[in-house]
Amino acid sequence: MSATTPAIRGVKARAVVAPISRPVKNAFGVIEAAPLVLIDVATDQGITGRAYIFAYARLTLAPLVHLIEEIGRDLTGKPIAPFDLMAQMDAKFRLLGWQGLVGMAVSGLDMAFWDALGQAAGQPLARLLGGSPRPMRAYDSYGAVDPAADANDLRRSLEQGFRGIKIKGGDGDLDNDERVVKAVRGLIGPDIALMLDFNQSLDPSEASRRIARLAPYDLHWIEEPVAAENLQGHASVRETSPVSIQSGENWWFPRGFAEAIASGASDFIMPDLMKVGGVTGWLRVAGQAEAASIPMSSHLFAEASVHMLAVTPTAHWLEVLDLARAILAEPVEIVDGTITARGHGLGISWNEAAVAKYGVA
Ligand code: SMN
Ligand code: MG
Repeated sequence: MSATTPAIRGVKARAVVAPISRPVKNAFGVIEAAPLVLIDVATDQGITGRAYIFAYARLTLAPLVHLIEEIGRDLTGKPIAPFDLMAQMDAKFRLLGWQGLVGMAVSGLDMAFWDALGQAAGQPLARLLGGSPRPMRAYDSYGAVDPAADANDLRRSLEQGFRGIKIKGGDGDLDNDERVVKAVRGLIGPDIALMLDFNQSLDPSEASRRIARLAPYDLHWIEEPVAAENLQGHASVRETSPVSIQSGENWWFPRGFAEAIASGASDFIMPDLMKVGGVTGWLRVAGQAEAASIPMSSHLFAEASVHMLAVTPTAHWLEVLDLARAILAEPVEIVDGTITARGHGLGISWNEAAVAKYGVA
């Protein structure tokens, strides 16, 4: 452990398209593989801070690699003090705004900076931030399921000890949603939390109609029933919903959450580390969630999010949707339906052979 703060020596970003164990079908299409950008922040102390982000599409890989390396070039030589660096990036992009690729690049860099600090301290990030790694309750996150074809997978999730299952809706009509929800509830039994994610596909009145019909299947939450930016629409759906509303994976940086919470948009929130402003942004949202007594879950990025939930006063559920397993040297380990923060920093290291295999120019 070093007494001085490491400084940035250089930033490298690499694009991969990683295979995933099952396709994620949603209301707008199918994710067949994971386009990821891997970030390496070299420091003057020999350690390398690492994080990855999810580009959603192959098209956005190259622009993200470029943004991350260019922002990194600007920050080279600076000490890794993430709050200070965030303030500098905020000033740099104030007139452009956070939403979109710039916010994703900045969030990814922030995660890698914190990873470097954890490594420099020889501690898991959860501990560096003042918490302690502990088993975090996780749910297994599916796309739209075919109850017959996916029955074995669902049984395997239960065998792994998962106490929650999330599936997608809105990829068809309400009859289809009801058929699937009913079958999955029958398969998993009454004691497992069942979440349903509409991925912003409905308008408020249709969302309310569907929720009323689906409520008897004891859903744990309804996620993103309407467009993420439609905070009033969220609030109006929530007002009459017998099921708790969950949202947040598409709200940007702490300000986005402040606006959503002030609008009464959701019962639960689930920031995405890559859109909330990384570790720094997450910490500021966790404070808001505590002050407003709102249960807070994670979106994707289980390896990093498990550290963050350990320091989140209203920690709720960790999402497991394993996009990076193929390229990680030590993928997340599920023990009795839980994951525990581990390693130094975020505990992320690359399987370089796989990175070479799945790398794209
Ligand atoms: C989701 C978003 C992006 C990729 C996969 C899945 C989804 C979720 O909305 O909540 O997991
Ligand atoms: Mg979702």
